[in-house]
Amino acid sequence: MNNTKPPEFKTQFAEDVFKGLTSYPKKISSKFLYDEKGDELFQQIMDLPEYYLTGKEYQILKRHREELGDEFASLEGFDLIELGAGDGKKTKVLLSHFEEKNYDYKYLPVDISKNVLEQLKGSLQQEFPSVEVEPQQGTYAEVLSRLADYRERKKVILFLGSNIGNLTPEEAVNFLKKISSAMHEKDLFFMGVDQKKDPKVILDAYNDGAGVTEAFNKNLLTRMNRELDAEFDPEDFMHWPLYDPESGVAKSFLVSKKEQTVAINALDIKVHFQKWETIHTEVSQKYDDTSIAWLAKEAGLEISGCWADKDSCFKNHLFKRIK
Ligand code: AVI
Repeated sequence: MNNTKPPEFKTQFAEDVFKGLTSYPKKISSKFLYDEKGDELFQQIMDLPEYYLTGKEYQILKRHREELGDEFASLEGFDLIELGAGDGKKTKVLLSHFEEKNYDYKYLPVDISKNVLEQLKGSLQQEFPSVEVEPQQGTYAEVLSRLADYRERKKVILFLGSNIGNLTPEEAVNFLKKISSAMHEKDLFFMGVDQKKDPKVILDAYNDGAGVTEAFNKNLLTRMNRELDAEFDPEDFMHWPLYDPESGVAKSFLVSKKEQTVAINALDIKVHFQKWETIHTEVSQKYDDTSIAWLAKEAGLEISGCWADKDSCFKNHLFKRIK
C-alpha cells in the first residue's frame, strides 16, 4: 500500500473495498455481488440443478398456497410488503392464488434497485392487471422505518429465498428486531430459511459444475476493475466455498493463487496478496429448528406456523410479534 491518508470515497462500494482489502483477513460484503452482471448470474444460479433452494421454496409456496392464503386473509385486508422481491417468480404463486380468491390486498415490493422494481411492476401489470402494486425503492431499513408508522391496514412482510442467511446470526437478530419493531399486533412476517442438511448437498449448491457460482463470486473482481479502475486478473484467483456442519455456516472466498500486488487506481492503493491469501466474500448461514427458535426469541417474534418440503430441506416460517 502506498497511501498516506485515506482517499475520499465516492461510493459505498469504494469505501467497503478500501476498508475490506486493507484489513486482515481481507473481506468484501456480499451485498456488492449484485451489480447488473451479478443480478443476471444470480438469476442463472436459481435455475441450476445444484441450487435447490429456489425450487424447494417454490414447491412449498405452491403446495401450501391455500393454507397460507387463509392465514393472510384472516387479517381482512392487508398490505403485502416483500423485502428483496427480485423477479417475483415465487411470490407470483401467492399472487395468483390471492387473485383467484379475490383478496383485498396491495403488493409493495421493496428493492434497492429501481430497475428491478420497474421490471417487476411491468410483468405484474401484464400477468395480474387487477393487483394494486406500489413499489418501494430503498434499503430494507429505510422502507421498514417508513412503514412502521403506517397503521391503516395490517401488514404481511415477506422475506423469502433464505436471504436472512446472508447475514451472520448476530446481524440476523438485529435485522429481525427491526422487522419486529415495524410490526403491530396481528401483523405477520413470513420468512424462507434454508436448513442444515447433508453437508455435500449444501457445498454443491455453492460449487456448481457449470461454474456459474464461481463466475458470480469472481464478478466482484471484475466489478472492482470496472468501477474502481482495479487491475485484478480473475484467473489469478479461485472460487472456494466451504460448509461447516456444526455452525451451519457456508462461506465463500476468493483465494489468490500466487503472491501478487494489485493496483486499485481509483483508491490509490496497491493491495498485496500472499500466495493462498483469501478475500471472504459471502456467508450463507443454514438454520435448524433450534436456531430458528433462538433467532425468533432474540428478535421478539413468535413462530405461529411452519411449512417445509417433504425432506425438510427448506422451511418457511410465519411469525407474529410477541406482545
Ligand atoms: C441470495 N442468497 C440467499 C444466495 C445464497 O444462497 O446465499 C446467494 C448465493 N450465493 C451463491 N449462490 C447463491
